[in-house]
Amino acid sequence: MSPSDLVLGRVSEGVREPHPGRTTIDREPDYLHDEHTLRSWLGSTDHKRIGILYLLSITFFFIIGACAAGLIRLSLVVPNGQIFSNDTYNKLFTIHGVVMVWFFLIPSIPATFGNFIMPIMIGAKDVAFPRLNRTSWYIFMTGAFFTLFTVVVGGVDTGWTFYAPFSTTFSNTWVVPALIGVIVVGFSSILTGLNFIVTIHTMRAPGMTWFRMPIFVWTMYATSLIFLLATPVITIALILLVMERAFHIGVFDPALGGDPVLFEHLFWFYSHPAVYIMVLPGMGVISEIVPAFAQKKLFGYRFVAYASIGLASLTFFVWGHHMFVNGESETSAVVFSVLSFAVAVPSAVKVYNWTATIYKGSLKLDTPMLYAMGYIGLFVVGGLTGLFLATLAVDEHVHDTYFVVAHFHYIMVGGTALAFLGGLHYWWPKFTGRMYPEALGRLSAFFIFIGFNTTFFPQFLLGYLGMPRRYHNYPPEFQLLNILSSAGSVVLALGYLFPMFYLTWSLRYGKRAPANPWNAKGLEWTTSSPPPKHNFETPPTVDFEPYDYIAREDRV
Ligand code: HEM
Ligand SMILES: [Cu+2]
Repeated sequence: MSPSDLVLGRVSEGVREPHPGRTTIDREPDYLHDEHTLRSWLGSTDHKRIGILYLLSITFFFIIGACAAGLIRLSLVVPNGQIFSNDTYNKLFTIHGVVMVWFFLIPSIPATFGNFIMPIMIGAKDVAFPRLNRTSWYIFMTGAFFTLFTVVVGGVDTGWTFYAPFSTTFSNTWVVPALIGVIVVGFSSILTGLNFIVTIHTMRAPGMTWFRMPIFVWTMYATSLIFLLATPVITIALILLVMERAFHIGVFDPALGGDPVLFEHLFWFYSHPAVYIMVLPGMGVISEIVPAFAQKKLFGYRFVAYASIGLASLTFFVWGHHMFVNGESETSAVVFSVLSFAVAVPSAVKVYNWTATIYKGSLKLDTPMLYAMGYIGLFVVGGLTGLFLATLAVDEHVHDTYFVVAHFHYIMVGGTALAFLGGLHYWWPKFTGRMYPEALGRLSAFFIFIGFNTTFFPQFLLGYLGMPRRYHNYPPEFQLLNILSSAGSVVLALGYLFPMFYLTWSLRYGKRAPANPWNAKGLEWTTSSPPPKHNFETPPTVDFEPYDYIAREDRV
């Protein structure tokens, strides 16, 4: 058998042998070993290399954001706010939010796995516009470093939401340069979304019909629609904010005829959909991992695909739930409340279908699957507490308290970050050609789950009891729960640190990865690990259904 037979391994023919390694000489070099210079990386238009560049960048931003989080939790160990001044505390939570949301969570899965895996999943040799893809990374880095510089060196105290009128009139910090960086980063999102949409429309391999696309590709498509349709709104809102602050044009300042609530409308018209930029890709990752580790077809494939598009559409109609208590009519509050409840339907469709896929599957509880199961649990808590908040009377009580903080961390950390780590372990062999150490993987998944819940569950209680967010002075009776939360964050931090070390270690010492270590389905597992420069030795054709694991319908 020639190496290319092994590499090609058409799924339909059931060829599952691992690739024998990188010793054969008659193969194209893989994307990692093609050229080694820094220039060859920074000038590369290969979607895989660009995915890796994003992976390194967002890891860097994550570390900065996590350090700020650690300092926030340190400050909250004592009730009297003695560890940092008010000013420093405000700047710390701004660094944390700005960096985590804009430079980690939003680009995380789409820019890394979306770039690396999506084209391979549809059998393409690259994205539709490879040079534009490289440009997107440069735009991202330029804007992100600009803002990072201003928030770390200069300091900004507005929080990640930059609410007017504080950001326009009252703050004495580096608001304008911070905003400029965020505006620049938005263009990177728009271009990535455009690139992905065109790629999915035009670059699919022969036979890869829409309903043969893996769910991850569907979620990349839905996410790209949000990137394209929602990002321009935040761009304009932030430009107006800059103009208001610099030139007092009177869009948001009532004294000049403006309206500060207008900013909240514009902000959330983007930022609520943006939370689905964070959550949909995570759902995509989970929809790949669960069938692979249950060795079972994804239950209700079409429903899960439609639910992705459904979520991406509905998410544009619920932004008003962020303004229940500050400046909207009762009628619109009721309408936004009802619409927010509707979001639960497609979300539940996904959860039920993952559960049904797991049910009676032959489960393998490897690291990616542990993350996936953790994800499902945390996402359910996050989603259900979203329904609490969408209930007008409850939100009246817990708005701007730690309950909200707990809610969005369950969704965004529990959802996005766990899916990200699950996906990172799942595709690590494909990215690098090396296996990670399984025992350490499981251990860190365990640390993260325990650490996460210890950190954030007490915050639901704190919020319910009335502790407001964004303050670091609090009544002493809240101290115990705060100490618990801070202690949890130490465990959580350890859980994040382990993978940084053992994954780096595995680059050199990890076992060599076969083409398909998980016995998983999908085109990405039919090419060698790491993939050759143009993804496949011979362009694939698709004559199989998605997730064609051995039929177990009889068992469901
Ligand atoms: C699925 C992904 C979700 C994500 C990523 C997410 C994220 C967030 C974030 C970041 C905030 C706080 C924003 C801030 O003030 O800084 C928030 C607040 C809120 N979320 Fe969610 N959420 C999700 C799901 C839901 C769902 C399903 C609902 C309702 C059905 C919901 C309802 C709310 C409400 C009402 C608030 C505002 C609470 C308040 O400030 O009083 N969320 N969410
Ligand atoms: Cu929202």
